[in-house]
Amino acid sequence: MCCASPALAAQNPQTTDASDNSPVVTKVEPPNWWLRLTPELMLLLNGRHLEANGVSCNLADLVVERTQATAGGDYLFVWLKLGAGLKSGTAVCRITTPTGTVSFELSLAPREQTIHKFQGLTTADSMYLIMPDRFANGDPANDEPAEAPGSHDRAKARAYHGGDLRGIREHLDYFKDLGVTTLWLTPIVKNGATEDYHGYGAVDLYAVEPHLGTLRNYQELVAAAHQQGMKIVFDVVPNHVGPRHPWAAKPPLPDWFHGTVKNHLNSSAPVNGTFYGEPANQGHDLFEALVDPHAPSRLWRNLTEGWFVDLLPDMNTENPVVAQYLLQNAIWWTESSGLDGFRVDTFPYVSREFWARWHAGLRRIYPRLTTIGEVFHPDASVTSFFARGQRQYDGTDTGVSTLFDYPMYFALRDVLLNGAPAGRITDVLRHDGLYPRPDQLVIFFGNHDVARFASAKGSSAAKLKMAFALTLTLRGIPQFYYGDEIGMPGGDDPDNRRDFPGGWREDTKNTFSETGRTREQQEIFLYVQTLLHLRHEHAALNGGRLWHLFSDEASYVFLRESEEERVLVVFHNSAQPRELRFTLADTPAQNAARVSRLFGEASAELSGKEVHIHAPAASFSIFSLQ
Ligand SMILES: [Ca+2]
Ligand SMILES: [Ca+2]
Repeated sequence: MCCASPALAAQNPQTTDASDNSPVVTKVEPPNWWLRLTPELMLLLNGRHLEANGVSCNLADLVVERTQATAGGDYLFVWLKLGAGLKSGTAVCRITTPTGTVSFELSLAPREQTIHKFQGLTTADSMYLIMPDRFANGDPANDEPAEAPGSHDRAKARAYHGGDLRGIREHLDYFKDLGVTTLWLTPIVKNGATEDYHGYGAVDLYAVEPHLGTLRNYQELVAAAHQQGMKIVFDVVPNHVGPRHPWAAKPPLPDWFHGTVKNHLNSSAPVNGTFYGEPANQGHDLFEALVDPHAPSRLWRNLTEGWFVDLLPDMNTENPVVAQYLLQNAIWWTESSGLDGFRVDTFPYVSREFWARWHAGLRRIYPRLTTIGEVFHPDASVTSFFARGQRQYDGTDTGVSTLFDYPMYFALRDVLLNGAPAGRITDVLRHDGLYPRPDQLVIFFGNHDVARFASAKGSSAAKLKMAFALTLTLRGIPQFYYGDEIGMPGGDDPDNRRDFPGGWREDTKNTFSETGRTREQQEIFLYVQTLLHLRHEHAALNGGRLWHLFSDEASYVFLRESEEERVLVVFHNSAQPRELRFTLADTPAQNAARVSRLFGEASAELSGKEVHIHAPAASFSIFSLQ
């Protein structure tokens, strides 16, 4: 990005009338834009006495189409038309009000080179989730920004710990060494409150949280990742902002939010209950009501219009002005940084019509960009309702590229930690017909919202390895949570967000390097690294069709099939070894003549179309069939 800072212009408005009623501009959103990106641009100005009679800009073919002053002149919307003859430069726009004039600047730059940007994900990718405050401290100077005194304390679980964007960039070699291709960072927008280290309490959607660094730091991270052949996913939250966002006290429009601080619905009431026959008796599951074509909207309105945890101001995404603000914001982050995809928070909490328009607007510019929706629900009939490529009973296709596979998350934990049958996994996969592209679902066994796998009841290093193995070989794009690859412990939020050992100069242990890991940590790391490498090498594992071969209480055996090869995966989850016999008949491997082991300790023999496997106790093995 180039050019003069509009923020500076906003701080030094050229006022020609010195009276107390003179107009003042304190903020311009977006702060800059690009040529030949969108035909129009809506600016939201913040300030005082902005009841404009007229606004005009000094660049040829930059036309002010209309304006709207709101909230007693504290905000001014300006709709601009960016004509074909517009040249790059800094527009100086003059606002005339009954009490004076004020000007603001808007930098309009040519788009930079777009090659190796906005790449999107494929099934060959693997994603590593990082909470930037908790990963690595690359710049101790930003640990406690002047505007946030008392916010930094590594001894407090809910304070800022000092991790930042530079710290992530300095460890790109670590991710390359491990073998993941994509980093998903929890939100990096400005939050500011002393306990908002997690990023989900935005106070400014056009600024990087100062604890994490600067916009320049983010641009450097994306560029450095792209240089290494890696991708970056941005965590975006169109559903809500933080309770301390200035809009909460003074919304730009009366219907900017669903409701007000004093009077709003609660998104989490009621949940779970007997409506659909569940055993609890507290109401009903709003997600289930939303996908139910027979449910009147009163049964699910709390979900889409309620304030998350009764606290976070819920954007009125049905308002076209709000929708345009949010779309432009997503475009701004994409164009500013070159990011490759969005993880989309609280996906069902936003109206589906909004998602359809938001995705259409993004894809007009960035056709390959991947969006991944969070639908935190164990039932595939609920999660698949939001998938791209199908109009539902409401006539809407959300357009989202793919979704997190929460049903598989619940199944993996049930099987590995709670002793559920291995067939629970097969049962989740049997629903894949509900999704237009099940091969692109993002499969995972842990993230920042749930207790660490390693600390869950019933866990062990062996179980953790099994969770990695299944995530890396079942269909879908695998996603891991930082530190799981070294068995990091942690209970519920915020204990599941501990600092990565070695990310801070004062740390006594450095698990970024082999010498700093315990034997168990190194074993897990090597296991994950080996499987990531294997997945990368075998097209069948990173994109092949999946066929069930055998499934019961203790074992699940499946085939992954690509054009070049067939790979057999044997998951055996019992304390006893086992002899398994099953047929390859009616599968693409039925004419296989040889079987050879790629990974694990099981042995296999072929006899005609029959496979005979000796699976050691609690084992995971991979074979090639030729
Ligand atoms: Ca820092
Ligand atoms: Ca909402």
